Parts: sequence; C-alpha cells; structure tokens
Amino acid sequence: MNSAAIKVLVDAELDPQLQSIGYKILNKERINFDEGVALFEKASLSYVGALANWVREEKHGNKTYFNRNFHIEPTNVCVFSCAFCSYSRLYSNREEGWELSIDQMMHIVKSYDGKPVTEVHIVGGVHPKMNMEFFLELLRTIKAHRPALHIKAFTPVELDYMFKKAKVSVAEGMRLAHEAGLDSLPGGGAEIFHPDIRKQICDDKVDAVGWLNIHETAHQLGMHSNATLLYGHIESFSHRIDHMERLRSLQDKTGGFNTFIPLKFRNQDNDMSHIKESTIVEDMKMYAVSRIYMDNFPHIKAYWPMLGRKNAQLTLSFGVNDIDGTIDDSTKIYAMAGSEEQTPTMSTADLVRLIKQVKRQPVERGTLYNEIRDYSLVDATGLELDSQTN
Ligand code: V47
Ligand code: SF4
Repeated sequence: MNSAAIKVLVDAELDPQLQSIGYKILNKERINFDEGVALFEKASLSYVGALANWVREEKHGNKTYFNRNFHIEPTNVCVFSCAFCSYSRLYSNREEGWELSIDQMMHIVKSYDGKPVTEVHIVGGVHPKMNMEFFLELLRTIKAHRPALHIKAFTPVELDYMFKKAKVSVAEGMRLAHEAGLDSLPGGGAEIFHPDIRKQICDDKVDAVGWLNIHETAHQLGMHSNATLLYGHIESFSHRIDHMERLRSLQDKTGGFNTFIPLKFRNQDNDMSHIKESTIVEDMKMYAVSRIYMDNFPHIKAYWPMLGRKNAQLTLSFGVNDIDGTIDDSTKIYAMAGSEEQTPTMSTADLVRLIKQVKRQPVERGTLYNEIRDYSLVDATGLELDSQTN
C-alpha cells in the first residue's frame, strides 16, 4: 500500500486513539507505551498490518534478507529450569542429553568447508562443566580454521554463568570472548523481561538488568547483537510493550542491535504445555506491532523453523524483512518444543522461492546485513544450481 492509500485507511479509522497512532506512524513519530498496548488491544489485524507493512516498505522496500548459516548446539544439559523449555536436560539426567567436545564441534564446522556459509550460530544449554576456557578455546579454534566465518554465539544466560564461574566481570569476560573470536551475540535468553513474568517462567537465570548489561557491553566493544521476545504464554500486552520499551531505550543509547525477533511460544513437552498456543492472527499482530514499536531497530526477523515456513512467509506482509537462514537439522530447540519443522532445513533455492512467491525481493546478507547477492533476477535454473552448493 502506498502512502496515499495508507492515509485513506487512517482517515477512515473510527477509533480516535487508533487514528492518532496512525498519523504518528505516517509522520514517522515514535508511538508511546500506551499506544503500543492500544494497538494490541483495539486495532484490527488489517489496520495494524497495513501500517507495519508501510513502515517495512519505507525502510526496506521489498527487500527480504536471509543468510547462509549453520547452528551448533554444544549441549542440551542445563543447570536452569525454564518452564517453557522442552530442550534442556538436567545434569542428573544426562542419558537424554548431549555434550559435544571441541573436536566434535570442529567436525561440524569442517563439514561446511568449501560451502558458501557465512555464519555459525552457537547456542545451547548451560552445562555446569563447560567453562569459559572451554568456550574461548572453541572460538579460537573455529577462527584459526576459518577466519572469515562470522561467529554469532552465546546468550547472556550462558555468558553470565560462565563469567560468574570464572570470576571475571562482564566487561572483562566480553573483552576476552571478543578477542578469542566472538563477533556478535544472538538474541536469545531475553524471554519476557518484566519480573512478574520472569519469576514464573525462568526465575533462576540472568534477569533483565543482567541481560541488557551484557548486550550493552558487547555494543561498547563494537559488536552487534539481536534481541528476542518470547510471546504467547502468560504475559499480557503490557508485558510485551515493557519488554520492547527496555530494548528500544538501550538501542537509543548504543545503536548496537540489528534485529528484533519475536519468538512464538510452542507448547510441546514442557512445563507450560497446558497453555494454548497463539493463533496465526495473534502471531501476525505481534510481528506488526513489533515493526511499529521498535522504530530504531533496523530489522524484524521471523525465525521460520519455529513459526513454520508458510507462516513465516505470511509475516513478510506484516512488517518482517528477514527470515533468517538456511539452517540445517542440527537445530533441535524448536523441533523438541513442537514446531511443525521437525528437521528444519531449507536450501537457498527454497528460501528464494518462498520470498518470491509473495512478491518480495530476496537478498542474501551477511550477519551484519552487508548485501552479498540480490536474487531477484536469478532464474529457476540458476537457483537449482545454487541449491546444490548449499
Ligand atoms: O531464548 C525456548 C526460545 C530461544 C521455547 O539471534 C522457545 O539470530 C518457543 O534466541 N517455544 C533461543 N521458544 C533461540 C534464539 C534465536 C533463534 C534464532 C535466531 C536467533 C538470532 C536467536 O528459544 C530462547 C527461548 O526464548 N525457546 N523454548 C519454546 N518452547
Ligand atoms: Fe536452559 Fe535455555 Fe532451556 Fe532455559 S531455555 S532451561 S536456560 S536451555
């Protein structure tokens, strides 16, 4: 929808508050806390969706980014017990857990030798015996083997635990990790920052202040990072906006965040299985409000292994301009939580096709959104050839 058409839509809105929010968005003014909540509570999906799509097109046109990455999950053994987690196993239940050695992880890294991946994403449980020195050694070994591979690794949950155990400050720990090869931080571990919810779903791990401090420290070192929000469980709309507000404020200060990633709560095999999952309408509204509220975040990402590829495709009309990457089947966290994507793997050809089907422009990016290749003019034969190299 172009600017003239969207103005007609806003002019026709009957609710005065929603209409004034619409004008603010069209004037590129920031909406406030109450207005964010009002969008969730009162706006129709078509209204909020059209506004979010307009914002997305103003920022990125039709461009839809993806990258070529692979995941390593060092362990699913975890000292914490988040109620929503279907993936972790306690140290006392290690027969159901895995723990990879550096050699085993390097075997995964080496299996991508000669392939055009640009990023490795490393996140896992918090294993009581895998310490900071182990992870620094892992970073150094990967960098020595493939210096150009971008290492996006470790959430503040893992980092906070390893720093405390190693008795180093956050500033010192982050400096050492960066020096060893850590290039950026993924967005995990954020969940819902508000203590009323956090204490019910993940009481024992790093709190909001600790999470934000680790990202701020990374930004001060010149590193970039992502941020997530786990939605669709016991949180209210105000809790979601509170979470986004805290991230938006830090972003005003540092400018270090690249991408905001709303994560849909999946309810299989965890302590919150009694909670019904959000509907597709609620999902699309979450993405749309995120695009509008997070005005200083350049990108909004839908993580397709968790949403499913068809729903991820739909988000591209509700504010999303990134659908992550080609990931392979080593990603277990969502399969174990009930995602329809039991073996999440998509080739570049699949991703490009998915983006083109909704008339968007597929662009391969690096982790920091440097554009690697525009696929809009690549024909089907080219795509198939490409997929063989992936
Ligand atoms: O923090 C765990 C979530 C996150 C469930 O930065 C669940 O590029 C839904 O953060 N239902 C880890 N979600 C994954 C993550 C991520 C993924 C992809 C890309 C990036 C990035 C980051 O997974 C955890 C938690 O919020 N999670 N269990 C569940 N049952
Ligand atoms: Fe551990 Fe992360 Fe699962 Fe929480 S979400 S139990 S920190 S693996």
